[in-house]
This record gives sequence, C-alpha cells and structure tokens, in this order.
Amino acid sequence: MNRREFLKISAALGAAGAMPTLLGGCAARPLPGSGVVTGSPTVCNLCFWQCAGTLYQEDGRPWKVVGHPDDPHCEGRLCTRGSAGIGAYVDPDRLRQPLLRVDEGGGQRFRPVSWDEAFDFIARRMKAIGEQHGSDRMALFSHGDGGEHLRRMLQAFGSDAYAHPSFAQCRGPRETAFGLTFGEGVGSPDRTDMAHSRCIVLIGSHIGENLHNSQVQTLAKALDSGATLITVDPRFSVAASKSAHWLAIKPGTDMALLLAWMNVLINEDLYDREYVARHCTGFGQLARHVQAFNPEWAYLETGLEPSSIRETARAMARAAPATLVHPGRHVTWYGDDTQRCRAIAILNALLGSWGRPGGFYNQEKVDLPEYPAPKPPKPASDWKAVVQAEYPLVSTGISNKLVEHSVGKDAFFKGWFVYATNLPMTLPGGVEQIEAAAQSLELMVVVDTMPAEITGYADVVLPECTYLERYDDLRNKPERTPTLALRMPAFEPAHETRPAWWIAKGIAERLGLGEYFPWQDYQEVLDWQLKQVGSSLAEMQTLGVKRFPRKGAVYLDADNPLRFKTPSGKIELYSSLLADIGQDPLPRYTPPDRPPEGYYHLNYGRAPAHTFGRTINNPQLFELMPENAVWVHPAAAAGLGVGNGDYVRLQNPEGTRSNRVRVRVTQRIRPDSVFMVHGFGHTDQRQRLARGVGADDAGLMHNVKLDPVMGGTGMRASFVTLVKAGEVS
Ligand code: MGD
Ligand code: SF4
Repeated sequence: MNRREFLKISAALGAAGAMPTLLGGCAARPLPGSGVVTGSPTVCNLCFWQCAGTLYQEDGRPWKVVGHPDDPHCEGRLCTRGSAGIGAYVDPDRLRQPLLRVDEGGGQRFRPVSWDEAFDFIARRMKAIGEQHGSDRMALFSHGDGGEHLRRMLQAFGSDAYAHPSFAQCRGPRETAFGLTFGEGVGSPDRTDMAHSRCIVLIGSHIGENLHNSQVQTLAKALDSGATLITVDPRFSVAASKSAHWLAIKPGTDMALLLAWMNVLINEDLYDREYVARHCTGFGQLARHVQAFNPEWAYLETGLEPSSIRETARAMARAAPATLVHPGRHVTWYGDDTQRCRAIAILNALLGSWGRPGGFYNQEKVDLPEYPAPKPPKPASDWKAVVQAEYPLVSTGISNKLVEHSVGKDAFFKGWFVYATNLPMTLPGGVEQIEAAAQSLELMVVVDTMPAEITGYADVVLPECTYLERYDDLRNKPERTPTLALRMPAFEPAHETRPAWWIAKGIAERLGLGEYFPWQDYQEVLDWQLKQVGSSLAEMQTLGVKRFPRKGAVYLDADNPLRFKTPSGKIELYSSLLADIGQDPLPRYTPPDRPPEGYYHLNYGRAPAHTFGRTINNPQLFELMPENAVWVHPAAAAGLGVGNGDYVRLQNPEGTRSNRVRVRVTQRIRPDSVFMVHGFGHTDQRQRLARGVGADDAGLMHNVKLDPVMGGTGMRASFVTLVKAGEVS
C-alpha cells in the first residue's frame, strides 16, 4: 500500500448541517430589507484584488455584500464573484472539522479529531522531522492572507522556505522583468495608470473576462474618454471586441511583434528621445539589436500584416507618454516569459510611459509597524541555495522547484503546510508531482475551507473559516492613495472551523514557540498596529476603509535627478544583471513549437464568474456558470466532425484525456487553437456541485517550458485534439 493513499473526504464527514441556506427559509421570511439590518466591514477573498466591502445581515441572517464607496480597489462596486461572497459562507460542502489520516482495518481513512489532537499530531511530526533532518526542512505553499500566520510559525520553528503559485505560475516573469529594467516590479494591484491612458495595448491580457475590479473600471473610463485600445490575442476576447485594432496573432509569437514594434519606433524616430537620453542606458545596443526585426520579418512569424504592425506602433507613439503597454498578469506562457515581459518593459521605456500619467505611477502604502515579537531564528541552511540556486535573480520561492525538492528519500523538504492553494490543479501536471511528493513527505498539513483535491493527500486537514468569519491582517497594499482596510468577522466561525492566526498560534504553542505569538487574539495585534498610525480597531470597525496622506510624488518628478534601483541607476534597456548570469541581455525571439498534425494549441483563460478552481462550488457562482466549454473554430469543428453543444474529451499527444466538455463553435478563435476557461474539472466527490463538470486544462499540459531566468512554468505550449465523448472508452 502507498504511504499516503489519496483520500476522498467522505460524505459522512461533511454532511450538510445547520448552515444558513441562501434563501434562509424564504417562505417564512419577510421581504429583504424590511428586518433589522446591520453591517460589518470586510475585504473580499473571492480573488486577490482584495476589494473592501460591507457585509449586511438582516435579523442575523446573511443578506448581501456590497463594495465600500471609499475603497480604491472597488470604488463602491464589487464584481460578480465578490457579490457572491455569501455563497462561500453558506456552501454546504465546506470542511467542518479537523481530519487526521489513520490506518485502520487494512486501509487508510480520515478520522474527525479535535483541534488538540490535530495540533499534537502536527507538533510531534514536526519535532521528529527537526530532530532527524533539521528544523529547516518544512516548506509552506500559500495563496492568500492567512498564509502569513503559518509562515511566521514555520520561521519560529526554523524553516523559511515558502512559495506562492502566483509567482512561478502567474506574474513572476513580469515582476522579474520589470525589476531588471526599472528596478521595481509592477506589484498588485498593478501600478498601471489606465484611467489617464490615451492608448492601451493588451497583449494576451483579457481584462473584462479577467475581472480585477478597479482595473476593469479604469479601462472602461479610458475607453469612455476616447483612448485607443489595441488588443493582441489569438482569440476575439471581450477586450478585442472593444478595440480599434485586434491583432489575431499566431500563438506564441508575441516577442516577434514586440521586436518589430521597437524596430518601427526607433527607425521612424517615434520613441521619446529626451526620456530615453535622460533615464535609460543601453539604447545603442537595443537599436542595433532590433534592426533585423522589421515588420516584414515579423509577418512571417506572427501572421500579422506589416501595415498593421506599423500603424499600431504609430498609434502608440502618437499617444505617448500616455500609452500603456500593459504588462499582463498571468504571463507564464512559453518559457521565454521573462524575456517577453522585458520586451514589454522596454517598449514602455521607449514610449516614456514609466512614471508618467497614463503609463505607470508610483505607489505607496501605509507605514504600518509590526506587532512587537521576538525575531525568528536564522534557519540552519539557505534553502534557496539548495532548491533554486540556478535562478539567482529570484528572491521568492518557485513552487515547482519546492515540489521537485520534496520527491525521493534524499529530498531536502520533509514536511509541507499547504494554505489555500489547490496544487494538483495549479501546477501543470500537478497530480503526478503531488502524488510523488506525497509518497516521500513525512508530514503534509492542508489548511483549506473546502475539500479541494489537495486535501486528499494530507495527513492532517485543518478547516479554516471563510473570510466572513475572521479577522486577518489589515489590507495595506501599494496604491495611489495609501489606504488601510479591515476584514472582520460578520459571523462566528461555523462548525469547528477556525482562522489561520488561531491555527498558527495553536501549533506554535504545541511546539513550545508561543513566545513568537505574544498576544491573546488577533484584535490585539490589529488595534496595536492601528494605534501606531493614529487610528484604532474601534475606528476601523466603523469606517472599514481609511485613507492616509502620500509622502512622495505620484509620477516621475522631472525636476529631481532620479536613481532607479538597477545596478546602473538607470532604466536598463540592456540588462547588466542578465548579462552577468549568462542570459540574453536584450530580448531574443524563440519560435514556439507547432502543433502536430490534427492537434491544436491549448489556450485557456478566465471568466468573470469564477476565480481558478476556488469558486466553482460556490452555489451562487455555479448557478451563473456551471461548466466550461471548449471554443473551436468552425473550420476545425467541421474537420473534426463536432458541432455546437456536443460533448467531447480533449486529448494531448501523450494520450491524457480530460473530463467531457461541451463544444462551442465560434469564429472568435483562430483555426489553429482551442480555448477553455481554467478551474473546472474538479474530481473530489465532496464538492458536490463542482465535481465532474467541465474539463481541467492543467492535467492536459505535457510540454511545460521552464523559464531560464525565473524558473516558472510556461503553460501555453501544450496541444490537444478533440475526441467525441461517445467514442472514448
Ligand atoms: P485555486 O485553484 O482557486 O487557486 O491557483 P490556486 O491558488 O491553487 O485553489 C485555491 C484553494 O484555496 C481552494 O482549494 C480553495 O478552497 C481554497 N480557499 C479559498 N478561500 C480560502 C480561505 O479563505 N482559506 C483557506 N485556507 N483556503 C481557501 C491559482 C494559480 O494557478 C494562479 S495564481 C495562477 S495565475 C495560475 N493560473 C492557472 C491557469 O490559468 N491555468 C492553469 N492551467 N494553471 C494555472 N495555475 C495557476
Ligand atoms: Fe472580490 Fe471581485 Fe474584488 Fe476580486 S475583484 S476581490 S472577486 S470583488
């Protein structure tokens, strides 16, 4: 028997209990709004834009959640998903109590246990790992606010290794590339000044379907004011439909277009000479480098007419510096991602848009001190030197590398905490990797609100309460106006669920590390921090959101000589750091792999109603979008003999097949590609709405390209064909 069998959390362990239903027994209920209404501040957790809002209850029953009018992340309006926050709270399939994997009757199962028993087990295993291998051998995977509490607990124990999938599977390449070029990343929320842009270029960025609240609002504002929108996408996205120019590029050839745009800007003398002379270094090398890449050359790679390449380059130059070549967000595509993002950064520099209105602005956050507590010990070893030494420019964890170093008996990592990230559906080929790691690890603790696929591999599953039932750290993000926002509980934690701060403190105390959590509950920490900046918890419980004065200029200050945080102190068009580590100091085009006969590029993206896999089982959002579909061009559909609404399975060249998924025949996709929304295809039986509906793209990825600069996983180089569902055995 495997050391760790995949365990499904049985219906008996999660049987629907006394959670309020969505309609709360509407037959006996007065009309909404006619009872006693109370509100409490919250910060949405349905995605990571973190919009502030107010949760209203009526006669103690959840009523609605709405956006906070003073909040720059939402400007008073929550998106579709945020408005369905109550769905996460009332989901009858939520985890309810701590679960411990036990060997019984010749098999393994999860046994519901008390928090004490769960903590004792975890502390015993961690101490054993510490004694046998060293206390630096635990890793944390996290995607969400509560992960910071667990990180502190692990640091106190002696382990500092952590990774967020939002780096190596998402925006790591752009942060690395902008850091190399301007000395600073784009950050989140993105520092794009779209509301003032006169020209916006979206390269594979489907804003509108990818719904980050204020970003969509500022794009709409720019369009209302007459900004020119240029969209580069193999698919006719919603943004493409609003565009003056839709460039339906051959998948994976964007770098060729970017080089050609630079060629036109430089050769037609359309770049911002003064800005470049004043702030940039390496212009001569760049100008020589791009000479070979004219629009005629790019046409052969991208399929885009040279005339439209020239026309769009000129449109960008006309509006500059209020031209934003958007840096994108989920940019782990073909493995040359840092280089492609560097090309985008360079283009912005040529247009003079970094630090200028309509381009990128300077962000600030509130200077919020940390609660006084002992400093964690220095770990016994430098985990980055062991796990990701080949990526010296990366200062954060690369999730796929951490997983790789958890497989086998000599692996560096011996234990994991996984907080709010469903690794089997997040890492390409994740199921195989997690299975391999699960056989080697001596401890896996999963902290989640739902019985996600990752919980099936855990030794211990710890149920966190939802964001509507807990305090978390104050939201203190870099913004135009420094702002704090409070998330506080509207309800008592349901069932036996608890917040992450409580979980981290409880485990630390079992490990004898209670001194690192020198407070009774988290309100004490928040109140102390708020008092240091002239507010208090009581004030924030009333306000929800508070703005603070800025200290510096919003835009680049032309009167003061500026030093960028790069080795040269300038914007580095030619990257000295890349040259130092033997990587291309100027972006170079690598043609992508082409699909084998009968196969299509597997393109994927987001939909406004869902965030990855985490919202599929939310009853309100499931109703809006209960399954994904695969978009197929009519010519491809005719060749394959499939029609609109047919069920098919997707199959990659290695023979891996997806769950069944419906066909959507549409002209909105190129004939060489298919498209689907990511996040569907859950297999865990306890997500009763989400299980078995739609297809999972991550499981089909077979041609993952590692980025040589930052180690992330390029996930768009995979191919699939369609097999009629009825024809599959
Ligand atoms: P989800 O798949 O939504 O996101 O990947 P993940 O971070 O893994 O899973 C999140 C988990 O968090 C769920 O199990 C959910 O139940 C749990 N959860 C939700 N709220 C809470 C909470 O309050 N507390 C706790 N403890 N748990 C909670 C996202 C990652 O995936 C990212 S950032 C990107 S950009 C990539 N996107 C992507 C893609 O588009 N396509 C493919 N194929 N792979 C991708 N991988 C990456
Ligand atoms: Fe919530 Fe939508 Fe804001 Fe994301 S963008 S935090 S889902 S309201």
